[in-house]
Amino acid sequence: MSENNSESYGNQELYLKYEGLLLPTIVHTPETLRYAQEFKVRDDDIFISTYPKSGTTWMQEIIPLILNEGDKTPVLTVPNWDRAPWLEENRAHLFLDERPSPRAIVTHLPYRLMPPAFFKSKAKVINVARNPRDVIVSSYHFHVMASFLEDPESFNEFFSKWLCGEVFFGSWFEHVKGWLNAKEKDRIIYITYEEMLMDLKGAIKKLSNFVGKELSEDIIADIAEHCTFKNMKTNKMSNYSLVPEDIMAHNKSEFLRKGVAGDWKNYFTVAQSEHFDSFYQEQMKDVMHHFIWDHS
Ligand code: PPS
Repeated sequence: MSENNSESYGNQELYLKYEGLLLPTIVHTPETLRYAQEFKVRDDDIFISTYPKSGTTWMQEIIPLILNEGDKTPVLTVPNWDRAPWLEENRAHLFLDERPSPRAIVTHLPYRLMPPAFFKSKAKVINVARNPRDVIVSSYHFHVMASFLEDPESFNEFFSKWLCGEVFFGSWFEHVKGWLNAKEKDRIIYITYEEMLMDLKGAIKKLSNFVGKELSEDIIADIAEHCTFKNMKTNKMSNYSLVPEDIMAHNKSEFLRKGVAGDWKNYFTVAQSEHFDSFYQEQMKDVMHHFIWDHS
């Protein structure tokens, strides 16, 4: 942990360390992590598994719409953290315990830290990954606006820390490889942020088949239209504008910031780009999975 992690939020330390991961204390405590570990997984639960800044909020919009067969009431009236709650967050029990099935549940946990009950269940997982270069840029801006995360100082400093996994939820490489190596392949769908950008209707169709919902072409098109970046940005139940400014300073950077692929090209220097490529190749050398960004 760097010395800066001793910065505080109010009277609290910014991060706690849990099984090698840095987690922001504003939403995680030993009790909430115990809750996640002891979570009673149901066979019809649907986990949305992401490394931060990879498409979590997007899925919190898409999956409830699919489960509600295109009815927009939940996404227009219920904040995203309530409609697809975050398992390891401190309010999870309030939103999850009494919820009727099927529950859509977000988690940033690496595969190795999933609740033991998950491995014995038939629960499904939607695993979303994003070009890690764009994850770095998105995460950098999130650290600028979120008072509960370490101030990134400079992009270069943040870039180095991110590569070493000295950021919240640890290493992207550990997260992505862990989930790719999961044994439960028959109940996991792997999808990327970039695939959703390229063909949102196609992605929604795939996801609805995966969760067992037969939807008409019209409903799929309507969900896709609602879930464009432009439309989600104006949905106050999804754009985090309900969070007070002292926690998320939207004037420094918006939560729904750009919503594009390839923004990293506006931030990485040539040296950072070369360094990233060799680091990525080394870390991912045993991974057979082809990601869309491998050749972009
Ligand atoms: S978090 O904090 O982990 O929940 O963040 P997460 O939601 O995973 O990622 C935030 C980034 O996703 C972008 N986003 C979208 N992009 C395209 N279309 C839609 N509909 C959409 N919704 C969210 C959001 O803008 C963040 O990316 P950046 O690159 O910062 O814009």
